[in-house]
Amino acid sequence: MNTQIKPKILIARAIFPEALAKLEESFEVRSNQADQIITPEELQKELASVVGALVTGSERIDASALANAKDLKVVANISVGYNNFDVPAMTAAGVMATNTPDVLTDTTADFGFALLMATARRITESEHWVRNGHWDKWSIVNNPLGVDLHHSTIGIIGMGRIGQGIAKRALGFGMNVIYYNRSRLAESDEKACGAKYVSKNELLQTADHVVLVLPYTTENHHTIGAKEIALMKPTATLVNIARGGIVDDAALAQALKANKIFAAGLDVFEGEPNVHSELLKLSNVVLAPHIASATEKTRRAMVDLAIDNLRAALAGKKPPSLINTELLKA
Ligand code: 8YV
Repeated sequence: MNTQIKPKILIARAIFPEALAKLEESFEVRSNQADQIITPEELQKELASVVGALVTGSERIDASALANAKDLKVVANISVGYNNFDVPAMTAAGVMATNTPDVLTDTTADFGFALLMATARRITESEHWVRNGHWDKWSIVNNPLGVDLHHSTIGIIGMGRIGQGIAKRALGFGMNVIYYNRSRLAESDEKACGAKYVSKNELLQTADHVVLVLPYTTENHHTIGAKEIALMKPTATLVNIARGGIVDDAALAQALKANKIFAAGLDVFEGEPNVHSELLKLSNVVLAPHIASATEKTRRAMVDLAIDNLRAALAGKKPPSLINTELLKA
């Protein structure tokens, strides 16, 4: 009989059953295959009795969550963005923080482009047209008429791995690529995606399509609000695959209602899973439920990388995508 005590871990949301079964071979697992979002109080309680946790963006890991987590060594996010982590609080508590970069870059860039195309060419609105039996109204002038992508200017705000992936896709459409980022890319990277660095205001004034791919930080809150939208062309589209809170959704809804810009495509929302009620009423917005990384292959790769991070940390090794590397120097 194997009497070895297995270390206890928490898996805060449902994961693929095969991945769960593999983890159960080495760990005592508190799983949540029912996928009920756990409250901050429950999370605090669960973290008090585990050495590691796999979480998603719906779990906030801060000082309060860590208050009783005396044995916790690692929290592995199944996500590249980690604005659900208070990293200084995790570091202070000696808890390793990890994320899932790289494995989702191309899938997310594909989706950014898909959402941009759906927005510019009014694809969801057109589908409703067909489903609602409006085809008899078809005419040269009376269709959902869109705006072009090809040979237009795309303005990308946030030029990390995913932003650069979108830029490379845009080149295939003969688009002129401009970008704004906290810091300018190396010349070789700019060349690889044919992108020109401009100021945020110039980008907003010049771009036919503005795509947001920047991480959420306090400084990036409401990067796009009424003032920024006012700078955009009335024919422009806005796509947000970054994070809720980067755009002031109330201001955007108002601008779309008044046709201040042509249309918007949104995969992320302020206060999601809630969506601003005005946005739900508008036809010139394409809405998606935070699915930019959602292909089966990529979601499996994200879970696998999160598990590699967790296993490495618990084996006393450096996790492949450790965020608070300063913990290793301590
Ligand atoms: C995740 C994401 O699906 O990786 C990210 O930053 O936004 C998505 O891929 C989501 O955050 C779930 O944790």
